[in-house]
Amino acid sequence: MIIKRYVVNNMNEAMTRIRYELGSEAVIISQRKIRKPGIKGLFSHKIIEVTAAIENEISEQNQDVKESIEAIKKVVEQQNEIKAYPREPEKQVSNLHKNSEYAKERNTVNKKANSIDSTTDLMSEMKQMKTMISKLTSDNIPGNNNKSDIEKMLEENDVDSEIIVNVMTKIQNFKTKDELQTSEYEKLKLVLKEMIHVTKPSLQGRIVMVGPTGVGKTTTIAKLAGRLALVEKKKVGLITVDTYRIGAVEQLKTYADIMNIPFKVVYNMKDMDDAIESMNECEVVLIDTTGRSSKNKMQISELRTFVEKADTKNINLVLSSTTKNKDIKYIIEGYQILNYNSIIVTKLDETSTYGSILNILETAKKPLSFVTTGQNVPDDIKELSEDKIISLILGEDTIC
Ligand SMILES: Nc1nc2c(ncn2[C@@H]2O[C@H](COP(=O)(O)OP(=O)(O)O)[C@@H](O)[C@H]2O)c(=O)[nH]1
Ligand SMILES: [Mg+2]
Repeated sequence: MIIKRYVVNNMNEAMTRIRYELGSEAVIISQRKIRKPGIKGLFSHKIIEVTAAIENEISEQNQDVKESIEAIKKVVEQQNEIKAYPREPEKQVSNLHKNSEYAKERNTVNKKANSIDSTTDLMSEMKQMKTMISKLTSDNIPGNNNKSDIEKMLEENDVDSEIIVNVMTKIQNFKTKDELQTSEYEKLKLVLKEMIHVTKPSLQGRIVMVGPTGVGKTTTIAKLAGRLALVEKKKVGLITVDTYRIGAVEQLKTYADIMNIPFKVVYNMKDMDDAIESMNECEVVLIDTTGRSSKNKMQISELRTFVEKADTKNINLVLSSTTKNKDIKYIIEGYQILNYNSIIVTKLDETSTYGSILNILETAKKPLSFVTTGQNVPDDIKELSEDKIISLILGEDTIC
């Protein structure tokens, strides 16, 4: 690891020097206001001391980001071709998706897309193996034979044990004559329907993303920006309060440059006011934030002041479907003070069971706005119906 100290007049200067000298993967580890040394310092303006560090190797994430950027470049090129040789207007958008040349190109650009078939096969094989193993082992656990098929099925789909107890109690509470005639499986579906809610996301005004590092906040913002700016032709602006990882700022800036939309980096409250003011003309302003540890209350409350400045009811907590059940509880609890209104569940392509969607929604008690299903910008983002989510959780359906 290389660590360097910078004494600068403002954060902009620090960011520029760090980016130039250490590159975009550098991380800011501390920043503090100091006075110039000596007697003169007493009468001068405060300056800032910033310490930054960089790991020596290039991260895999960086490679993924590069691939996503390549993919979106292709979309923009495709759009430019359409502009240069316009076809009938109503066909333009669908051509963007249907054009098989474009699809072919996209597949070569994104190496990951090439392996989707084999990944899907592997996933379904793994799922079968998992079901077999869990059946073999659960038969040997004392007392486990008393579990109903429904309990076992929910367990196999990774629904949290406390939520299973809750679901089973609700099923047993169906008491009316009609209800008693309903099958257990139908009752289960009714219970899940009560627990799972989706919200039609409003893609207007300011939209904030919060959540732990690495869950896909920035990628999700790039996907939405791509969809809104390139497909729906809306006026979109991007703001990031992602001031700790230089790479994260670069990542969003690159997307903004390619899409030719305004982009502002926010380092303090004043910057936040200015950035919001400067995007008054935009129909949609997407606001990215740094992933903070939910265990660190200080970091979360610092983030809260930024989020409150955005003055919006459209705050999304972004969580990955691959998060462990225990962590889901901690994260949701830690982020509660940010008053998020809806949930985005990411990386559904990386799991073969979907119990985590129920675990997340039931713990947060908030509706789902989007799910994401891969690294392709802007395509891999979806809205799901409540019925679709239920079939995913029950293992009746897959996302692909
Ligand atoms: N498989 C998969 N990877 C994703 C998805 N969304 C984001 N990623 C990847 O997850 C990594 C972290 O994403 P990033 O947007 O930087 O996360 P952030 O720290 O929350 O902003 C990157 O490698 C992304 O390409 C998704 O839906 N599926
Ligand atoms: Mg990010």
